Amino acid sequence: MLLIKLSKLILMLTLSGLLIIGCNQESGSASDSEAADENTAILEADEQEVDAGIVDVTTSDFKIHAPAKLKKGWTTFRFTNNGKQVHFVGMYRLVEGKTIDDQLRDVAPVFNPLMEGLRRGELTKADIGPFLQRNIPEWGLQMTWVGGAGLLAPGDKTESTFYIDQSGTYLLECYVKAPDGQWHTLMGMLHQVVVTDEMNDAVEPEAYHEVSVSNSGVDAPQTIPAGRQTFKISMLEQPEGFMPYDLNLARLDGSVSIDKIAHWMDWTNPGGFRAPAPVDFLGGLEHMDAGNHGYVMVDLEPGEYIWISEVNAGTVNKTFVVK
Ligand SMILES: [Cu+2]
Repeated sequence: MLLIKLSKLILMLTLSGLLIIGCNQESGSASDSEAADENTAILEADEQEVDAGIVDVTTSDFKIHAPAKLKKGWTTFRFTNNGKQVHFVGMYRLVEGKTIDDQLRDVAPVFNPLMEGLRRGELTKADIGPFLQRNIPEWGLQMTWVGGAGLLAPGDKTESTFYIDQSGTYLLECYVKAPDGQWHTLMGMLHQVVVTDEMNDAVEPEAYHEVSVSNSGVDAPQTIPAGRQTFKISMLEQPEGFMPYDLNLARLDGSVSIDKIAHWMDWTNPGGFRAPAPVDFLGGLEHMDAGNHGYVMVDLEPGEYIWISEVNAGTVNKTFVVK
C-alpha cells in the first residue's frame, strides 16, 4: 500500500514537475507553486503516518495489502476488508533467517493433510500437536505472535493497535477457510513485512474500557455506551498448545447460539473457521503472547455483542450490551 502510495506520489511529483516546466514557458507561476506546495504537503502527511505507526491494511479475496516495511513501536492497523469473505490479519515474527518462502514451502502446506486427517476421522484433536511436531521443522512452531487485527466482516472497517518491539522478518496471515475448505493462507493471504531497527513516533493509545483474557475466561465491562470506543485488551495467561490467545468482537443478532459461534471459532473442526461466519465480526486483537496488551477501536451501535477467542472459544468468551 505504502509502496503504491509512494510510487503514485513520485508519479504526481514528476507530472507536476513537467507541468511546471511546461507552464513556465508560457506565463506562469502562482498556481504552479500552489500545486507544488500541495504535493509537498501530501508527501509529508504520508511520512507522518508511517512515523505515527498508522498502517493501512486492506484485504481482498485473497490478498493482504500492506506495506513491505515497518518501524518498531506502537503500531495501528487501520484495517478494511474489501473482500466478500470474512478475513483477519494476524502478525508474527519468524525465527531469524526464515522468510515467507520457507513458510510457504515447509509450514503452510502441512495444514492440508492435517485437516484432511481430522475430516476423515483418522486424526483426533489430541493428535494435532504431535502431527505438527512431526511434520513441521522446529523453527516453524517458534514464531512470535505480536498481534494484528481480528476477524472482520466483508465491507467493514476496524482499528487495532499493538506493540512491535523487535526488528526482523514478520508475516501477516489470514487462515480463515474458503467455503470449499481451502485455507486463505494458501490462496494468497500471506504477506511479508520487514520491521527495521528504527522506532516510530507513536504513543500508546488511551483506553476507556479494560478487557483481559486468561485461562478462566474473558473479564470485560457488562455495559458500554454507544459510539466510538477504545478497549485495552490484556493477555494475562498462555493457553496450552502453540497458539497464544486472541480476542475477536462480534455483534449478536439473537439467531445464533454462543455454542455455535464457539464451534465455528475452532479451525480444527471441519466446518470451523470456514466462510461465511455465523455472525458479523467487527475486528479485535490477534494472537499475542501472555504479558502483552493492545487496543481495539470500534464504532458500536446499541445491541448485544460478544468477545470471543479462537483458542478455547467455548470458555474464553463474554457477552456485553451496548446502550
Ligand atoms: Cu481471509
